[in-house]
Amino acid sequence: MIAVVREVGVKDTAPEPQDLLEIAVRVARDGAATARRMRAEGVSAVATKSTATDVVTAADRAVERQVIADLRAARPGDTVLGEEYGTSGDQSAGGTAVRWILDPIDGTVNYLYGLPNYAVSLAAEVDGVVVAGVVHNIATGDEWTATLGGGAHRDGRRLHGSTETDLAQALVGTGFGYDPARRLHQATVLLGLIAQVRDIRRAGAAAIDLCLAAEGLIDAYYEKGLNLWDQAAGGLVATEAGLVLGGLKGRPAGPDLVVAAPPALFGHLHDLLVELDAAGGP
Ligand code: LIP
Repeated sequence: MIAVVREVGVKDTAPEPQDLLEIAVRVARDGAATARRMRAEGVSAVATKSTATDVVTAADRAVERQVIADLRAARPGDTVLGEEYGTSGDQSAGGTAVRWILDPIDGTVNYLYGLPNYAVSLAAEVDGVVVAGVVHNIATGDEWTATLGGGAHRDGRRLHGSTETDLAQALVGTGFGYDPARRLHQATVLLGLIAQVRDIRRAGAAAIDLCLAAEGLIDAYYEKGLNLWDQAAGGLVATEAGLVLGGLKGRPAGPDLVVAAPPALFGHLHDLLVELDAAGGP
């Protein structure tokens, strides 16, 4: 048990990562069940966000509300940062060191179309450090989990990432934003990269892409424009599987760029992405 004394003088104890993971897994599975049920009832976009193709469905919102309520019941006082409603938390019970980072449906366009690659992504952060995370594929039930220092697992099997050392042989995952100008820049980067790797995969859900890299089902992954909720849980799964996770030129993984690769591949991929200005553009 770690004791944390907060500036407001409230003494609270940060729970064990494994305890937070158990809550995350239970809550994510229940959220996935709701998303599946709502999809079976018929799904449609209820609004658009940053661009006309950046859609939100009723299920994105319903799952987020449900997960927030379940987390509040399990751990009153924690904060939740979610894609649809931003930051929420009942501080009246006294703030805690824990913030949950939630993407209720990562891969919303896949969800809209019925492409079975969309997930509930939920991470727990203690004093700014992600210590537990789960990515649950809503359509297939595939589930990746990790705790800080406790490793990454899929259905109980420990993950170790790809053993590929040659970028020219690497299967690389990536993605494109909702803004056409950004997509154009990302396509230009891809043009420079595609002849220097084995091939590209575009699965449409960053949280799952990071987990596929953690499992070695792709050798590496990079994407520009991700939000914290897209990468928090999948990022921990990737690092706990032994991958390097970062941005370019020593920057942390973030909106500029997220790169995840085994140590043997990271340097080569990094240098190529710098050359191609992958973190640049709109
Ligand atoms: C999606 C990411 C994906 C990216 C999409 C979008 P969303 O998140 O998971 O990697 O290519 O543009 O950002 O909008 O489904 O939560």
